[in-house]
Amino acid sequence: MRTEQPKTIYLKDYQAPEYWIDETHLTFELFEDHALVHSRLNMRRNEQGAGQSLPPLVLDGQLLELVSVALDEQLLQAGDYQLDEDTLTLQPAAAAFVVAVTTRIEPQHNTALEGLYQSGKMFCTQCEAEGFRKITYYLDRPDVMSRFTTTVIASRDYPILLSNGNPVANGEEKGGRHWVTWEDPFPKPAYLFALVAGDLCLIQDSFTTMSGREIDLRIYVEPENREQCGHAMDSLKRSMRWDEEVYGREYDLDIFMIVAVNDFNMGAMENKGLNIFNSSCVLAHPDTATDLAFQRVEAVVAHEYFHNWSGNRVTCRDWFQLSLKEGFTVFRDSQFSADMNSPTVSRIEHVGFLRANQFAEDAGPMAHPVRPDSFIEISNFYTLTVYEKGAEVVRMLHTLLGEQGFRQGSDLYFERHDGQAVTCDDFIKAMEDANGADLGQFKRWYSQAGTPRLAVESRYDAAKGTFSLLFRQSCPPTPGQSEKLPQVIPVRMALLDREGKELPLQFEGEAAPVGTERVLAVAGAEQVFTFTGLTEEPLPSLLRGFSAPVKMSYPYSRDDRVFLAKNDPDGFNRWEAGQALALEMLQGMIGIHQAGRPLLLDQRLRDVFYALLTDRELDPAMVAEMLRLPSEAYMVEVSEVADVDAIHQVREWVRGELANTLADVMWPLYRDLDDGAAYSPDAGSMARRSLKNTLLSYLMLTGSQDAVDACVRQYVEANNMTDRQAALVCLVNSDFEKQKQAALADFAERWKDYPLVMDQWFSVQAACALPGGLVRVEKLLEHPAFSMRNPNKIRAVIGAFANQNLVNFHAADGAGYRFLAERILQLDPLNPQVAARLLTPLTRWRKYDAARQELMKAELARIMAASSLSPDVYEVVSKSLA
Ligand code: 0A1
Ligand code: ZN
Repeated sequence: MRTEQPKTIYLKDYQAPEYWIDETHLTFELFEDHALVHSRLNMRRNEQGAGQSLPPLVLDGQLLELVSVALDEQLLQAGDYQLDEDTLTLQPAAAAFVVAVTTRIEPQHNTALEGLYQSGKMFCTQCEAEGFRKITYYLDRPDVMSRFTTTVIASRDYPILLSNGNPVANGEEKGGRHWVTWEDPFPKPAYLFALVAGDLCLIQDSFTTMSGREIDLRIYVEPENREQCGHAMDSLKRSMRWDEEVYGREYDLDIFMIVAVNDFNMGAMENKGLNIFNSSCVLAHPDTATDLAFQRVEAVVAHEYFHNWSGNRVTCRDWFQLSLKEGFTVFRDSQFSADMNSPTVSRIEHVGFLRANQFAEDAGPMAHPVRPDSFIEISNFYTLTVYEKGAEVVRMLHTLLGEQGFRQGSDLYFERHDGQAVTCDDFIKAMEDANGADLGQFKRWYSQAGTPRLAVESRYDAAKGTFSLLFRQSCPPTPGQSEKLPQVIPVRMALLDREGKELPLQFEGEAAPVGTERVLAVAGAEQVFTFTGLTEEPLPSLLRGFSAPVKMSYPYSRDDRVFLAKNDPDGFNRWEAGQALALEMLQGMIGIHQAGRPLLLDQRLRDVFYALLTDRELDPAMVAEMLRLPSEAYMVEVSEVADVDAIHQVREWVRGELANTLADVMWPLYRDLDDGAAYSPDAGSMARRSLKNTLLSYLMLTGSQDAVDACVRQYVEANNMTDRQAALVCLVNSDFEKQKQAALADFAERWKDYPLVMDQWFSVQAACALPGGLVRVEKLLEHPAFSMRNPNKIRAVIGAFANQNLVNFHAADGAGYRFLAERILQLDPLNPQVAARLLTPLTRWRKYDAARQELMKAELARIMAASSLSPDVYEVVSKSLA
């Protein structure tokens, strides 16, 4: 916390470090009220670009009590070094030297959960991005890579003492204390350092790598969670095999550990050999976790494991390159999830999330390129743009270069840069060199912010049998970038005949057709592609699989969309057509609703739904996706001025109409799917649960006694959390007060000792759109299971309210805004990272009507006026008001 204005850091100012740290030797003495950290750093001057005299050594350090500092074994006195809030400066006398520092810290009082902190009774660390400097003085930057040896000394109350690498020695000390020494043979930046001490139980397994090495796999959790680790372990083994098969990447240490902690700012962290996880991303048991949670555990375990190559073996030169590891790793984990589950459904879920959330970020005041040019606080740049859009950029490379070309590129990248800290340009260069490709223009995806628009038109010339597609691209201005240049946009496409069959594709000038699906690389501001040999006018199926993160428009008629929703051979585009049809209708109806006229549902949407509900050949997971209307968040994103009340009311009215008119076909399908079968975690069973629960939520909208009876029965009889939680959501959002209260009370009583399940109980209520949301949420904050110290609880209550409960959060009197601002001000001194993230909904003020804009800005201004804001919150608020 500081009073002067935080500084902006620019990519253009990057300079290589003056010194390297070849070896880092750490000893931690953990006590009940503090910890002592002794470090010995073997340092050496960076000869590159070095002048005559030795520059001062400036070590990063924050919130540290300096106990002692020595240079080449000489203890320094106060005048021999300079100390300020962020640095310790020494003057070395030789090009190679040893610095020894002892610091005293208080993990017990570390509520920011950055550096070394206590979660419950255990000690753990979070060092990315700049947490290591809260442990000891260091060159805390990712291009300084060092070999670490770590000794942890603690009382026997902490039987498990862990750090990166392999355990090499251990012993006893007087007074019931013991120690373990760990050695990590791979040089790494400080952000990958980790330490854990606690009374944990171990779940163990093993994995044999492709070269026949046996890896010891360990998951450490608090004893009561022992039964909830099987899925994470299976996911880990699948990830290890997959990375060998798909990327040729083998694990490198003899031991791989995962530790679950309850208090964690993010999802998980890829520390070398010792991944630390938010317990919500490890623990999963059918009784306590939904199918969605199972999938999240699988994806996060894979993501962190994949970082071992894309992040750890090859790391980032500086934090502006964050997407080098994050975009690539998210792409890798999404490929993995697609391979483990239904690829189409998995892509639909990903795209839905991207469009509702990343597009909004790209259109707001915090918009930034995938590789940002500047930041105040790097923690604020672990964003959807860096992660999700970054992954889309890598996906486009994959699409343009093809599976094999992409693999050649990634092989070259890993081989060329193993053990190095590199840039996004290095990644692109490896892709270019391996493929003889020129990706010069493609690189604009890294430097230009904003979501490109792609307007497409077509022309059919019956006489010549040609069909032309005309593409026009543009990109709206974003903060600091008023003009944009064209970017390469890969458009995967096909042309369909009247039966929906794909036609052979032949470009003008080609001797014969080549295939029925192609990728058009749209590179210019305007570009035309002409196909020949077409005896009838085709219907184009464009941007299949969402082959580029753009907003595409094509003048489809409603009938075209109905046709595509029923007939496009590409599953993703079938879904897309259904969504576009629903969106167009909903938008039209919002206008009618605002004009106070009665609503009428276009029967064509009902027809598409009817076809989906009566075709038993279709994949139930796919049907469930197609029956879901575009989310309220996405409808806000595509609105000029979002009227949240109208969006909610019209969307619910349409859902109700669909339910009332299709209940006769929904019931038999629901009953079929609700077959009382024993629980199974396989993809087919998950798909059936997904469809069943989607149907239940529609049927509940009919308000019939049959529906509420079925819902209560499902709640009571469910043999898994997916079904039970889905029934609870339906009851909580219904007017059946008695049943709702009974289910909520039962749920709380049953799961009071399971914090992650109580998070669900909190968020189901916090997200409930019925009137009176704020009062309910304020009551939840009083519940004994709620805590402002636990990020998961904050997300479950305050986050769910502000992000998912749009009607209540945006109440016209501004009470929702005020509530959020107050919570942020309360949280900022405790945990600035989480406080800054909570701000997101307020940053979107430009989307709303004038009155709401004023109310939202007033709350931002109130936060801005508070004294001692963290740099985290300061950056988001000041940019939002700029
Ligand atoms: N690198 C981790 C996520 C992570 C990022 C920042 C953190 O603290 C500021 C913590 C974790 C990942 O991508 O999984
Ligand atoms: Zn990551």
